[in-house]
Amino acid sequence: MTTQLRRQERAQATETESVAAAYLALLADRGVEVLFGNAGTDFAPLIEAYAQAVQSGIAVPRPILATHENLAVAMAHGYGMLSRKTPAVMVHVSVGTANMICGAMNAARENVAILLTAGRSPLTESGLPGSRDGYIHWAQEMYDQAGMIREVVKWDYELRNGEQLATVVDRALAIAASEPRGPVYLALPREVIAAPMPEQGSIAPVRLNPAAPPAPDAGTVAAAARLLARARRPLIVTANAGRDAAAFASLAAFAERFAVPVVQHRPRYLSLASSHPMNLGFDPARLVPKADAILVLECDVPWLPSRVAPAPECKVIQAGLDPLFVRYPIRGFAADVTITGGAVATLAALTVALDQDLDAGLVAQRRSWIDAERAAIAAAVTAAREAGARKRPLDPAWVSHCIDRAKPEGAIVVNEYTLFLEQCAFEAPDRYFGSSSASGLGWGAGAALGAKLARPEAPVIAVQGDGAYMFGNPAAVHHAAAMHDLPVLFVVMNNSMWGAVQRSTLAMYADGRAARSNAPAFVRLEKLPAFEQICAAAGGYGERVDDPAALPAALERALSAVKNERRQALLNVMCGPGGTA
Ligand SMILES: Cc1ncc(C[n+]2csc(CCOP(=O)(O)OP(=O)(O)O)c2C)c(N)n1
Ligand SMILES: [Mg+2]
Repeated sequence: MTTQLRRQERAQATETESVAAAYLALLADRGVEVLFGNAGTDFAPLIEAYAQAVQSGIAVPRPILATHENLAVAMAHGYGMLSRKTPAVMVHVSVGTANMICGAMNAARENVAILLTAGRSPLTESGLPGSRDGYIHWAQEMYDQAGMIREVVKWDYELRNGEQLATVVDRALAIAASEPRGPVYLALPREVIAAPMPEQGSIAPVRLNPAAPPAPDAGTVAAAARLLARARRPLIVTANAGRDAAAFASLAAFAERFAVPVVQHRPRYLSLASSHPMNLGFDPARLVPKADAILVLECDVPWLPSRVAPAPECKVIQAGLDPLFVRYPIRGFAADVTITGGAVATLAALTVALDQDLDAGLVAQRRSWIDAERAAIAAAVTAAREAGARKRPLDPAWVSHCIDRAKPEGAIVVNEYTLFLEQCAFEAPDRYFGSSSASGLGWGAGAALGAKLARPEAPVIAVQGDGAYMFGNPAAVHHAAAMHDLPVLFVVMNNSMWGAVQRSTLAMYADGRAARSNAPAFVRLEKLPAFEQICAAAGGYGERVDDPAALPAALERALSAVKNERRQALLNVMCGPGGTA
């Protein structure tokens, strides 16, 4: 084929609507508002389609560039967890997919719906618009590109032609958004998206919608209600009931009405207000052994069996959209009664059942027990804060308290180590988010940027350990914050180590040699850069804090830079040990 002919072909491919252009228009039509991207040679048809859309005024998802795939997925995660909409991410072929997987694992375990996509190396070596024209196109090709991410996502596919575009995209979005939600993966080969769209014209309305979640089974609910009705020491352990923000009010009403205390174990979403009289904090270990009936509500790990166990006569009810966590290879928590259903529907059904069988005397007794537990927890929290208030390096309990006091009205706090939740007051849903149970570090900063994108009016604070901050590709994070005008406050609790690694070594080898060593391997992070300067280098406000008494004023200055100057800010807070990981 002559060069002239090829040029003609290319010109034709851009004049008519390409599959890439139809794809972007379809995404927008289906409610995908944002496309987070980390580009490569596979993006050429999309970039061309975006340029066309600017000229023609066709609605397309907002393109948000991220200079690392981990950041792109973390931003999509943060955006999705706030908006409950499905964003899209596009990365570069096999190598981009490889970088995306850690973030995808975080989103999958937290049931955040994301349309993950990647280009695929051009299939043909010449002859078609989009055929191979770079030497990488041979080596980047894989036998099964989706194979590396298949275990993580709910569904994967490769777009093979334009005729199937709407079916493929609608199926991807419907599966991602059906409970339990999660990421899906679609490969988009370059020739396929460069080809002209077979049927040009208007977009057909969607006919392939997400499936509604199952309703809790009446008989199973009745069995659970019988166990809870006669319990003297019932307990709810949850991590994620608040993933449905409406469950926040449902749980508050249920817990109060029947005097059932709630422990939030490693919450990723907020399920109960801090001030709620049934809120018994975040540590199941003190309460699980005392309970005689436990409702495990949207919680993968309700306690650590190597540390505590419920009494033998204690009955356990598991409830959730996927109460057995079928994608976890092993999970052996008792499930005497297992309810499949959303938290709101389950609590509503349990309320009806329990109302029929209520022992007012028993409920009153429960209340006095709970009041006593709550007072004991509050005293311990106050003592920890007071003991830490003057410590140098700073105590994470004190830092947590100061962040809590400083956080503006309506603030959203994203925590990837080491905010102590018990030192904070969160009174409404979606005000706090914790890192995924998959714990792929490098999530918090990007998630905070995504949260800010979803809620531009809300002040957003990301709290991270020094390790978590470094995992998050700081240069990429601060660049994205500046480029996309997402002013967020980053507070780094910097203990110059991977404290979690040290704690786990000490837990396993309390009297071991590493415990006595001044320099155990793979723990200390010496010669860390001045994080505040990294933020400043991207145009942000940065400050290092060494003095506990200076922290409140530093937080005020940083928050003022965020609010009044619309600049991102970072406080590098020199901390001592702490943490519970
Ligand atoms: C991608 C990834 N790599 C490694 C780990 C293992 N890991 C868990 S916690 C942790 C250290 C976190 O350090 P930091 O954020 O400073 O918090 P600290 O433990 O010091 O409180 C590491 C390395 C992980 N969870 N994810
Ligand atoms: Mg650390």
